[in-house]
Amino acid sequence: MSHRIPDPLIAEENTKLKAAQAEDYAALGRRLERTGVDIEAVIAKVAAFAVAVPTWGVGTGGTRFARFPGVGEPRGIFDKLEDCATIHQLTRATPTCSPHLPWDKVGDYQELAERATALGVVFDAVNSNTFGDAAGQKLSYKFGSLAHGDKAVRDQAVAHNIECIEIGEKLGSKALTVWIADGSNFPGQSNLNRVFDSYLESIAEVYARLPAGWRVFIEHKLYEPAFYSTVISDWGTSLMAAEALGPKACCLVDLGHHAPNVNIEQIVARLIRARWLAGFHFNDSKYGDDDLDSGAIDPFRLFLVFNELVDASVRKAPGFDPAYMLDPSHNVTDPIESLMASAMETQRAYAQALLVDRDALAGAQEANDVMLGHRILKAGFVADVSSSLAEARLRNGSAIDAIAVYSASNYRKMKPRSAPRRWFVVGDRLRRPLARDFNAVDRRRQQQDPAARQAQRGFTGTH
Ligand code: RM4
Ligand code: MN
Ligand code: MN
Repeated sequence: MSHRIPDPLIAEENTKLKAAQAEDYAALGRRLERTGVDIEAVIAKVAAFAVAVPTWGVGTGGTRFARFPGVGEPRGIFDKLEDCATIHQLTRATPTCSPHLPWDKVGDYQELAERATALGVVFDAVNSNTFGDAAGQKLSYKFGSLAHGDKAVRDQAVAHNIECIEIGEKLGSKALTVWIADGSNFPGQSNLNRVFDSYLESIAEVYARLPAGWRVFIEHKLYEPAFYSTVISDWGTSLMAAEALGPKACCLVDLGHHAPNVNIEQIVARLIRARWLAGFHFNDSKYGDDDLDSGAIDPFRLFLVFNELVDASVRKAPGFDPAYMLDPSHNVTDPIESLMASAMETQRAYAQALLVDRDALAGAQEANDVMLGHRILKAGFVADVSSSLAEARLRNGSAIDAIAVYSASNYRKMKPRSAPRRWFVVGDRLRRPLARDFNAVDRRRQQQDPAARQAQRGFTGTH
């Protein structure tokens, strides 16, 4: 059962803000005109901006200490799709969603594809998961997956990735994202070279099964859950792997997966130059892989990344076609609100980067006018482009203030959640649970015993 945020509610909320929006947008237009920028050209690009929502992101995340499930949270991929559709309904910036397997496994992928189409959601890259053991899995990934010392475990991980491709084909995906947790926690635990060789051998088998038009995105990460060494630890290693595989392989940059203080925008520039940039998992962090909302901690860094992306697109860098995905985790906020914020902050960084006067910047660089170059770049970052983002939403038939409309909609309470797809034994017969108000069940269970509930549900979709 689906619940859309009613259009009259969006219209009502927009009415309150329309006059101020028109004023702010006109003022921004005049300001940009003085610097020779046509706001309509900017807005056309901003309105076309799209970033994928990860299905695991719409569920409540958690840390290794605790998870605090939210009321009315999605119960499976069908509910998650509805939440993805809602995020796009209000932001108009997230037409696609990126599934994670086996978390999003279902019995009937045609039904899933049809549901997505009905909701207007398109599937983006499929993500494999060999960093945890699925229920009923034969061999454990405790000591690795694609790079495991035992060939039988590697084969199982390869088979899982191939299954992801097959499912992705049914869903209309065109890419497989592979992030592995393989690594070691103690010096001496594994041979640093041998594990990389094993990985290369395994991923080559997956690569060989990519259908025409598909790509494989190799995602690196410095540490966690392996705390001494990780097999695909950095962009250099991921580049080596992509090069070894061939042109369908490329390197995915998750903003949270680097050493502290690393110059990520420079990594981006290098990968663009080498033609190996797959795309991004956008999120923000202060300490490690914190998976906070995009732009929440360091919006300047996000802007600098987009500065490289706009630079590449303006000069038509060969092979430049990055995929944009969000990859935050939500422990204390409503995931829908946070994902909307992340999508809009990413879009903001893009809009700001579009404002940079690239000819003037090149001139300042050539003349070694350091301060001028810095000021030209910074002018894009300090520009308040909020009204252009709101205008793009408004023209696309959506909300001036997406988060305010979401709050006013009471979505979590209004939205019926699907019954868990489990069967119960009643007497001597198997019965499917009846649809009913699972929000109320959620609330009751949480009040009764939050710790027990949490333990029972476990972590799904956390980082
Ligand atoms: C990892 C990585 C992957 C994501 C998982 C859930 O840290 O970022 O992209 O699939 O978390
Ligand atoms: Mn990621
Ligand atoms: Mn991560």
